[in-house]
Amino acid sequence: MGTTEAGDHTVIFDHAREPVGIDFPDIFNVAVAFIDRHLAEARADRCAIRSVAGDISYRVLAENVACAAHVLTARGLCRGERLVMVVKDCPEFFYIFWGAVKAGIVPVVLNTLLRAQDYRYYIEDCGCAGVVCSPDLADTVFAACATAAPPPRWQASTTEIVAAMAGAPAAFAPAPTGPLEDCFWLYSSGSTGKAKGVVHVHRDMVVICQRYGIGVAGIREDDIVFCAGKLFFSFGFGGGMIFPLWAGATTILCDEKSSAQMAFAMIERFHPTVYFAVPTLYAQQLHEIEQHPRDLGSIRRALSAGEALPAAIFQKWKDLTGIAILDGIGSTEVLHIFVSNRPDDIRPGSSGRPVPGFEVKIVDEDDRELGANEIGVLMVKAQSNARCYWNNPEKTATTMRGAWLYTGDMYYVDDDGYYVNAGRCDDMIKVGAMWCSPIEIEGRLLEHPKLREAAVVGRRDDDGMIKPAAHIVLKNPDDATEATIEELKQHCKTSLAGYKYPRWFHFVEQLPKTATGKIQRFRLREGD
Ligand code: 3UK
Repeated sequence: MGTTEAGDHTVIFDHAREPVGIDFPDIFNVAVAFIDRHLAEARADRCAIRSVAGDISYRVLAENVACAAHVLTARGLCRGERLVMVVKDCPEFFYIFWGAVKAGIVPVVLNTLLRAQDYRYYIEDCGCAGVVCSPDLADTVFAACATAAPPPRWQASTTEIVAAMAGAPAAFAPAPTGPLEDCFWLYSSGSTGKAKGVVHVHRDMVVICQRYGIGVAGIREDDIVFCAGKLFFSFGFGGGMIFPLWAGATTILCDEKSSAQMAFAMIERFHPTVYFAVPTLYAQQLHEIEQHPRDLGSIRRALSAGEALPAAIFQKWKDLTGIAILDGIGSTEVLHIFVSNRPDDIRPGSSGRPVPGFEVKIVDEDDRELGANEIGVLMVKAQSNARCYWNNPEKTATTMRGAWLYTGDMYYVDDDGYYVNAGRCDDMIKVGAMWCSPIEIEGRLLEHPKLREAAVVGRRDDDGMIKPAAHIVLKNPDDATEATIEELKQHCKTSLAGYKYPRWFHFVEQLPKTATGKIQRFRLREGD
């Protein structure tokens, strides 16, 4: 591995990563492949982005990307430096993200649903030089910038960036980056609540688009794609941005919070042919469809990931809409889906088979590969695997083992070769496909004066979807009332991201612990 130090920023070229699979030239800026290529391939007048604000053609997109690259470099950002983006789903997201990539600046895409204290951590952890956010998030994000140490050199709303773009030239020479040079980051949560920067290089988006976007999802130039997952989540980053862009298709954007109502409104208005959503949303939509049939006739393909899609939800959706949802497992580290069902090969309740071009194996604690029906941890070798976790050599070493990535997911392969999810090997919970650390929720609960101890685990709701459940020991048993439960829910909602509050509370006298006093959360889980 070679490292070039250049002033404040470090550009790392990892020559040790195997160059198997898709070949890349030595100089490769992925913005050219995703944005400029469409002009060369006669798609300039086709619609790249559609939203309530109107259509953006591939020509206008390419011009705005160039303008954004000028604005960002004029603000002093250099190749390899990080630019934090806290931007809702809108065309400006594309301009700024791709403008940065074109200039060799590394966008760090953050969840838009967080609080100031969270943003402060991210800003400090990634050591970004600049911060851009949607105008309605500016109070929260700028407050984080003001307290961060060191603070970013500048922060701006997307409105300010777009205003500055008006005077900029509509062409920009791409930075001569390499395929293994840092390109962008996403963050992934950890069980201790400390999120890890997942560093992706220029080639990774191409690999996942070819392997999954084209190879499995079958996205074509004439598709209109709608992804109900947000762009900051790598599921939405794929479905809502890079797959449609790679295919030269149209993506539909909505900056509202995703919900069943929002998804139906978008589908009925814009008639997508390809639809991405997480299982929790499919389940919520089913409740609606059961009451009032909706017109989903434009959809030719429906994709799901982020958490396991229960077979019952697959079946109900198929019965009511005629559409088979393709479930697949993906991760931020691999960038997107690497084991998946296919249009002509579906096993409901399973994650399907490995996506061609990626290798997977299931191993025991000693790293020995297991046979059919034996449960172990899923590992994946993909040309799109992240280069590292930023500034976290220990986590990088335990998760990224040579070319193989340790997912932390328990799986087995059935007799027919389908991969079946069997939970996590840590205590992490996925709620509506978003990570929740039990330790973070327990920490918040313990700040409440009535609590002595707390343990949080995942529990299935009536749709089979996992939500947090809290087991709590009170200081005074007389407080075991509905009013206390309400108080605790509010207490969590005021300082945790909205989806993290426990939906159920169980008053207990003591928690199961190991001899050394560690909570045994697995003993509190219901047999799932
Ligand atoms: C879990 C699943 C069962 C699993 C993601 C598609 O979810 C994504 O990325 P994250 O980094 O989380 C990864 C973890 O989520 N998971 C994801 N999909 C499934 N479990 N069935 C599934 N179908 O624990 C995995 O390790 O947030 C999903 C595309 C891109 C993504 N980043």
